[in-house]
Amino acid sequence: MAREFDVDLLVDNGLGKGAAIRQAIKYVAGDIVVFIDADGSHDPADIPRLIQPIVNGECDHVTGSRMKGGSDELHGDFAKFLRMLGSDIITLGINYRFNVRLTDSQNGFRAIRSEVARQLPLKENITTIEQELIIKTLKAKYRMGEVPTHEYKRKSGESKVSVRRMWPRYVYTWLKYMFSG
Ligand SMILES: Nc1nc2c(ncn2[C@@H]2O[C@H](COP(=O)(O)OP(=O)(O)OP(=O)(O)O)[C@@H](O)[C@H]2O)c(=O)[nH]1
Ligand SMILES: [Mg+2]
Repeated sequence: MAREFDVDLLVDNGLGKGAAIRQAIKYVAGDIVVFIDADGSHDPADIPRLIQPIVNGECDHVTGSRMKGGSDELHGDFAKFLRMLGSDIITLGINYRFNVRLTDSQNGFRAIRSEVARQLPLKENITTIEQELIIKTLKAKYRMGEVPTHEYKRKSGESKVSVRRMWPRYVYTWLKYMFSG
């Protein structure tokens, strides 16, 4: 489908979302890079609102917040409750460590000033890249912002996030990147 449009198409190296994002950042040509889930969870119509604080010169990195914009996938069963709890604890840690007041540290919908994205020393191969992007932006003293965006039920595919398998990596990278390198 992508090939039907006049776009550059990169194929990732198969290591995961973090690896794909790190690979993509190297090719970004414009002033602002936007990341959006490919499964229909996010509405491209929200992109102008997402980039506005960067265009205004108020922020260097803006994430969509499901806490402010609502989500069709975040609540309702025990597994979702556990993910929500873990995600909230991680966000809280980031807020007190860097004296910010973010509400969503795990959303894949974000816009970053390309120059800033290229400078971040990113290491994660999997979805822990989301919190790594935020922590390392704040650590480098760049300005984070949030705008409300709604998360829709995914239209195809399945979640690649397995809390049971991945939680140690989430905790490890949260603490490591907040307090050391
Ligand atoms: N290029 C690339 N993109 C990926 C990969 N894994 C995930 N993604 C992207 O990330 C999006 C979200 O992946 P999900 O597995 O739904 O992860 P999530 O949205 O953080 O988690 P859920 O809350 O469970 O939906 C996908 O729609 C893809 O666009 C990957 O290995 N390579
Ligand atoms: Mg998703």
